[in-house]
Amino acid sequence: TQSRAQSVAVLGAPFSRGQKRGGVEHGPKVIREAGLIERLSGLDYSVHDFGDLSFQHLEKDEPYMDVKFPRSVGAANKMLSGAASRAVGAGHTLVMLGGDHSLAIGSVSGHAQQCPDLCLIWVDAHADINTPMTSPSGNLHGQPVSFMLKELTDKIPAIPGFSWMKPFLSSRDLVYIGLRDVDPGERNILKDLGIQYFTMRDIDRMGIQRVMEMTFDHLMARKQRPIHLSFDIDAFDPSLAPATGTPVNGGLTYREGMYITEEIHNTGLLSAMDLVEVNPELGANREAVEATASLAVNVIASSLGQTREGAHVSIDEIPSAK
Ligand code: B3U
Ligand code: MN
Ligand code: MN
Repeated sequence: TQSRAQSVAVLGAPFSRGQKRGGVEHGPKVIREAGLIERLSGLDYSVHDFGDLSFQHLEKDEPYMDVKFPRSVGAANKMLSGAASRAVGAGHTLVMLGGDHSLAIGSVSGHAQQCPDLCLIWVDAHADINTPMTSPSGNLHGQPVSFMLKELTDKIPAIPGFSWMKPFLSSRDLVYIGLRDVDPGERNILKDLGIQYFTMRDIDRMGIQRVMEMTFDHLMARKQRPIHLSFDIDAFDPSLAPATGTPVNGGLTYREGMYITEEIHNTGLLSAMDLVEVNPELGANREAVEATASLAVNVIASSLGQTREGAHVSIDEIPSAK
C-alpha cells in the first residue's frame, strides 16, 4: 500500500513578526515566482494552491516581558493552525511557505490536530527552542519548539495571543538536523530533555547517510508515523542561501540538503512541511535572491519525490534505434 497522498496543498503565510527584519513576509511570493507550482505539477501531483493567508495587522502589540509581538504571532498562528488542519484533514500533503519560523507553531499544531502521532524533523542552523525566559532576543522565531513540547509546559508563561494552543509534542518525537548556532539555555533544554539532535559537526563526523538512518531509527523505532518536516532555509550554507535573516557559516551543502529530503520522501510518510525564512530583501542582489528561492523550490520538490535518479515514468522499453 502506498501512503503517499496524491495531492499537495500549497499555503503561503506572509508573516514576519516573529523576528525584527522586514522582508521575510515576501517569502511565499518569491518561492512561487521561482516556479514551485509548475515543479510540483510536473511531479504528477494535483496541486491545490490555497494562496496566501491574510493576517490582520495589529497596530498595538506591546512586548510581554521580553517577547516581541506576542499577539500578532499568536493570532497569525491560530489562523494558520486552522488552515493547516483543514488542508491535512482534506487529504492533502501540506506545503507551508513562510514567513519566519514562528509560523511552525501554527502549521505543526494544525497538522497534529489531524495526526496526533506525528513526528517532527527540524532542519535548521538554530534550535528555535528558547523559552520566553531563556530567549536572548525576545524574537518568537527563536522559540516555536518550546511552545510545542509537553515537557516544557510549566516553563512557558501565559503569553497574550497564545491561549488557543497547548503543548502537543513529546521531546522524543523530535529530531534536529544541521544545528550550529545554539544558545546556552537551548543547549540545556536539549540535554535536559534528551532530544535527539545532529549538529553540523555530527554530519562532518558520521556523514549525512548515517545521520538520516539514526533519525529514522529514533523516530520510527516503535511504529511508523506521519512526518512533519520544518525546513529553515538557513540550514544551508550562506553561500547557497544568502537571502535569509540569520545566516550562519558552515551549513549544509546542496547535496546534503537533497539527501535529507530524498530520504524523507523515501519513507512515504511525509504529511506536511514548512519552508521558512527566505527573505528577498536581504539578498545582496537579484541573483542572490533567485538562488535562495530556487533552492527552496528544490528542497520542496525533493521532499515530494523529485529524485536525482530521474523519475520512473512507465515506459515499456527503451526506445530502439528505428
Ligand atoms: N537563537 C537566537 C537566534 C536565532 C534563532 N533563530 C534564528 N535566529 N533564526 C534567538 O534569537 O533565539
Ligand atoms: Mn528556524
Ligand atoms: Mn534558523
